[in-house]
Amino acid sequence: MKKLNVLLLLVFLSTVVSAQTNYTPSKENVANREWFQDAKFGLFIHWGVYSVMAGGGDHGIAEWIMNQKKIPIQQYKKLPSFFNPVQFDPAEWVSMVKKAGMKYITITSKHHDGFAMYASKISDYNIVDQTPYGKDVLKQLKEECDKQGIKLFIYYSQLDWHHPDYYPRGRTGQDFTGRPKQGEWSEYIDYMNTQLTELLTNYGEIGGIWFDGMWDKPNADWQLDETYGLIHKLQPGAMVGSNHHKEPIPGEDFQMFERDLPGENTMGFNQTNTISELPIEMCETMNGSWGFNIKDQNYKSSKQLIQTMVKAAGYGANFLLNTGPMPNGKIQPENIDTLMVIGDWMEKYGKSIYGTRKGPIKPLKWGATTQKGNTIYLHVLQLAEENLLIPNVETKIKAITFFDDDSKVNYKITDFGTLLHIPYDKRNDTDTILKVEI
Ligand code: FHN
Repeated sequence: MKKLNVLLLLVFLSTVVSAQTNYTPSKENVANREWFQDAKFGLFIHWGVYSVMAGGGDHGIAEWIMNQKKIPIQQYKKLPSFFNPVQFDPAEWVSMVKKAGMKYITITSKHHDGFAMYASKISDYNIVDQTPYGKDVLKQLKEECDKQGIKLFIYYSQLDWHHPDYYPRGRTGQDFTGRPKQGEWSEYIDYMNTQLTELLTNYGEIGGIWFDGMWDKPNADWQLDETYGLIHKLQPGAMVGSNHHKEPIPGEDFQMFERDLPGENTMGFNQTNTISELPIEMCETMNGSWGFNIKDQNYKSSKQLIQTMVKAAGYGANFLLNTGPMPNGKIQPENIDTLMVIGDWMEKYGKSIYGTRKGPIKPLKWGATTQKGNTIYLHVLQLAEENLLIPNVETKIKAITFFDDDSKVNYKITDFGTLLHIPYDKRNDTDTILKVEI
């Protein structure tokens, strides 16, 4: 879409979008929320020109390298000229996603560095205009997702270390960037809304927008009514979520938790104990980095990731597992290996995850419960003995069987809870699943 057309559309929409305080999701949005909660498992992709620097030799730095190493824009803007992912094969990526048992992808369209990984017309600071590769990766990925039946969600960073009008500056991206000490905040909001309009009008149906970065300027006037209203107007089905680490704001359709189970805060991001009634999602890294970091070998095992996914499902949350593709366009082989193991597990045990909602017993040290219809799936993740006492469920239990072989589980209902006998030889090292029919 041409810049003028986008601006005209924005002017028109600003007159019709309404405040989000009384936001009622559209029929399509409600349906998408259901789909989302059924889907349970997605791939997060952090890909940008920063991948060229591969983390710069430091642990945990990747997409943050510009800020952490204080690289001025004048220097950072050389990076796009080295970004040439000629081996990027969207069909390969999406097939991998399907084999992993994932149902959707959330990809960075613009991260904090401000560089658009799609053909933006409002700024030439984008992959098509600035890299030797010269192609729109988002478009290619979306076309392949449509072919293979995978939904695409778009990550968009509200925080911007490149745009001059992101002013006053926030906690990050300050003087080292070399931007003048002035700017028009409202110009930046318009710029952001224009980019969002591009993303929501040039790529067909989008699953949702995944915002990040408001935490950089928590007290700024983000004019969310306008932005959220715009999104809901352009694509009523698209879900809006924001990683502001707080309770959802009116106009948002899902709540997210970063590298922590819902309501927990081991990472220092989450600022609320409230778990919303909205759909929820937890995102997690495979090592300690979001973008590609060549040095970070601190990989989580597939067992650990499956167990986290199961616990997330026990809270009713989706699991969005991240990979940081390499600058050549390939996914890190270690990540593919892990995803294939998870995919095999999902093929066998997915019934206890997909389409479920949180179970009647909240996740505890020993594991978690999920539920679909009259079946409660009891996921025993950790158990030192043969007996497990769980809280009684309110409904009458008809039978309890092992998921693996349908054999009966011996149990006894007591005043203190339901006592289950889980012999050692019936254990599964990752997750011993019991089916409780009610
Ligand atoms: O700063 C970002 C980070 O790079 C990454 O994108 C994660 C993903 O949840 N979110 C931010 C930190 O909250």
